[in-house]
Amino acid sequence: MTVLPSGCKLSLGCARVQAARRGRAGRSAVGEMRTVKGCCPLDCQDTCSWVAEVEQGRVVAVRGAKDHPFTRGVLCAKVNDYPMRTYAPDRLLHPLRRVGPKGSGQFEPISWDAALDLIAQRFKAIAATHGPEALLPHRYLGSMGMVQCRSLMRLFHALGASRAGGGICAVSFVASAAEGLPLGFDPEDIADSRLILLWGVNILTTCHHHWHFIQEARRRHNARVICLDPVRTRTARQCDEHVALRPGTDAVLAAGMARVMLEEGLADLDHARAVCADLDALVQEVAPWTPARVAELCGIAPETVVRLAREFAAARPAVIRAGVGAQQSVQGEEFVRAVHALAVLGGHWQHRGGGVLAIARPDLNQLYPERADLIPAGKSPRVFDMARLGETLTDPGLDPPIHGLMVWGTNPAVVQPDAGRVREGLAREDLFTVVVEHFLTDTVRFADVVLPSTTQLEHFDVLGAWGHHYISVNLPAVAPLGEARSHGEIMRGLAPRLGLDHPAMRESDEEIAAAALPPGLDLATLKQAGWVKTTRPPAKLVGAELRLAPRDGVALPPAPPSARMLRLMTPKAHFFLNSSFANQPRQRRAEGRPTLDMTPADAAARGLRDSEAVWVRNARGVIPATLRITDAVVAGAVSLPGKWWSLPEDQGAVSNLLCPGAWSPGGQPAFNEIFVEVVGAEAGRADMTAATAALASAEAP
Ligand SMILES: Nc1nc2c(c(=O)[nH]1)N[C@H]1C(S)=C(S)[C@@H](COP(=O)(O)OP(=O)(O)OC[C@H]3O[C@@H](n4cnc5c(=O)[nH]c(N)nc54)[C@H](O)[C@@H]3O)O[C@H]1N2
Ligand SMILES: Nc1nc2c(c(=O)[nH]1)N[C@H]1C(S)=C(S)[C@@H](COP(=O)(O)OP(=O)(O)OC[C@H]3O[C@@H](n4cnc5c(=O)[nH]c(N)nc54)[C@H](O)[C@@H]3O)O[C@H]1N2
Ligand code: SF4
Ligand SMILES: [Mo]
Repeated sequence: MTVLPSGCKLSLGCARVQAARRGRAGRSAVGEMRTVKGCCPLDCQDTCSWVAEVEQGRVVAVRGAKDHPFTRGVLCAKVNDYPMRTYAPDRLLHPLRRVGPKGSGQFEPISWDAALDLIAQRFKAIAATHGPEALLPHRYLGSMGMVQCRSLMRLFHALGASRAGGGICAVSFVASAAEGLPLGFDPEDIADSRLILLWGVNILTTCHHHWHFIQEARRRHNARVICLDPVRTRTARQCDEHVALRPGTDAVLAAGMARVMLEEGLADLDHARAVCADLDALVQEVAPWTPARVAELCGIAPETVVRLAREFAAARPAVIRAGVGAQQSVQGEEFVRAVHALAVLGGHWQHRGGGVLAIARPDLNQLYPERADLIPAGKSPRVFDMARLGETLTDPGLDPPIHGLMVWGTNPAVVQPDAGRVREGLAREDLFTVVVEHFLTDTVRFADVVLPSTTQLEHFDVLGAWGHHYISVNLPAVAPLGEARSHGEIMRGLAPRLGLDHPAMRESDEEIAAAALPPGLDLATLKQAGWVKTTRPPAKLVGAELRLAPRDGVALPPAPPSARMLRLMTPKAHFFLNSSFANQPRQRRAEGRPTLDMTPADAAARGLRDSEAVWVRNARGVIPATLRITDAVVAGAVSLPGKWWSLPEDQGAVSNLLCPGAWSPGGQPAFNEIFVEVVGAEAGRADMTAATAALASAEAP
């Protein structure tokens, strides 16, 4: 295996690199294969390390690193053919300037110099006229790399631009962590669990490498694995038991289990009292939740509630592996608190492999590369919740309004709640929008200037993780295609044009990433090793500090606005990574058409047939789908996996066009708490749009 020598400029034409490669690999003949260490950039809990195989200057394959304890030689159904993404015929490889109306996707190529000059000129003019807070960076986790995700922030901080906080992923987890809830431990320790509750997480689709450790627990300890999910997922099918509870009833089930544990003397009260500040309130809140009452709300048998509680209390230890999907509702934090309360009552945190596991991170200073210290002295620019982009871009009362927007690593026209309002904002003629991308996404269609970004095979980067404790390096396997540039290079190109001359603006991509490493780990070591595990001490619950009682009584699922409406869940697709890959032919073929799962009874009540084309609609919008009648989803709920692009129109199932602008108190968008009607497709789209408008006016105050 070959690695780049440290300190070498990252152009693969570099003679030193090639000499080093020939030297170390002992091969030089044209046509031979060389290998380059890298890692998957995507927003997935596994952060796999890979080996890129390069032949004649072209990456021919990526393979999971065999000796990585998580990756174990396997990538996933999304990423196995990652080179197809890099070499995709529809890849953006040149800067573009808009020539048609916003949203039309009509562009013409321009040079990098012209593009950077135009951006700098517009941003400077906006800052001079309206103040720098009229500029807004908007980024998410298309790449989780220190360079690709973080470096461009330096420009905005140094300008004193508005800031974007919050998130659209695991916000309730993060909000709960801020209140002291521990959220996780080393996931490899799951191998020591005796009972594993997979609570609203679809591991075999969303982070399948975590399954290794579950299987290990089964082998070592005969551990039982129970899935709690309204959908019989790929994961549920591989568990010992599937508890198909109604969506939004998790806190109710947790309360019922807690009540049984308390009533039967199974709770570890000494431990609970030692770590919990409001145990008495918790005991009081769960007291009314008899198994019968819980069972009725959750749609499961009362005996199941009792048995789950007994099994959970008896296991030494048990773990609740909590998913992001289960907290994507207005009651997200209540869910997180409820499962933590259970784990504390069970005493599980005291044992290796016990407690709650939602997030695990290596010791990497992920925010440092953004250099918030560059914000001009004495200034504290306003912070917008990035999950409210639609509001931010359309709020008439903002002073100043946002006039300059730069988007990278995210596709807000698809992934944001209330995506219709986001599109309305992006369509504003008085908004100058720059989007840095790989493909012409729904968001790119609204851009004034489009900048082509390198993919993971073409740039250097360092990644942390949110599902394990490894820091990973990504070495460039080939030179950038076309005119694509890394975000570090874009930063270095824009900075002088914007009049920014801080030394941080001249740092190389390696320097940007290296600054995030923890003390004791240098880049040369990481590059040599490929990945490094940074051990973190397990969460020690000390002092009676946790507040675990429900805030306003046990959270109940909201009732649908009308009897005809069903609760729509929008879980992750197996072959897409959020909206990434939805444009790639192999992944799209494998995923099939946008499909809405509904029970036979709910379909019969609406006169709908299997495989029929349907409209899914509410007051916000209408989208097409193909109906699948199945008992794999619970009654009263429907599920539409995947984040699809608007085109082709007959498959433009952008579910967030139906997602209300509704957030938990901590800011979690309610992606799994959308209420919809489903009707047959005999009504044309025009009729549906009119019906939707009528729904909206009926709902208006
Ligand atoms: N293949 C694939 N992998 C991915 C992604 C992807 O898009 N595709 N995305 C990545 C990202 S960004 C993330 S955050 C993770 C997310 O990983 P997960 O949390 O595993 O993914 P989700 O599918 O969002 O949600 C998990 C499950 O929650 C269930 N659910 C919905 N509502 C409720 C509820 O009220 N209660 C309970 N108990 N369950 C509920 C859904 O049916 C779903 O099966 O996956 C990552 N990995
Ligand atoms: N209805 C509904 N909405 C959801 C969710 C849901 O389950 N249901 N899930 C939510 C969750 S958990 C998340 S994390 C978010 C995810 O939302 P996003 O972070 O927006 O994820 P993607 O849709 O994958 O879009 C990432 C974009 O970044 C681009 N990209 C990748 N790498 C790079 C790079 O190196 N440079 C640049 N410039 N661009 C790059 C990709 O091409 C892609 O278009 O969506 C949220 N929205
Ligand atoms: S998406 Fe996740 S499972 Fe797939 S290669 Fe990337 S990190 Fe691994
Ligand atoms: Mo996410």
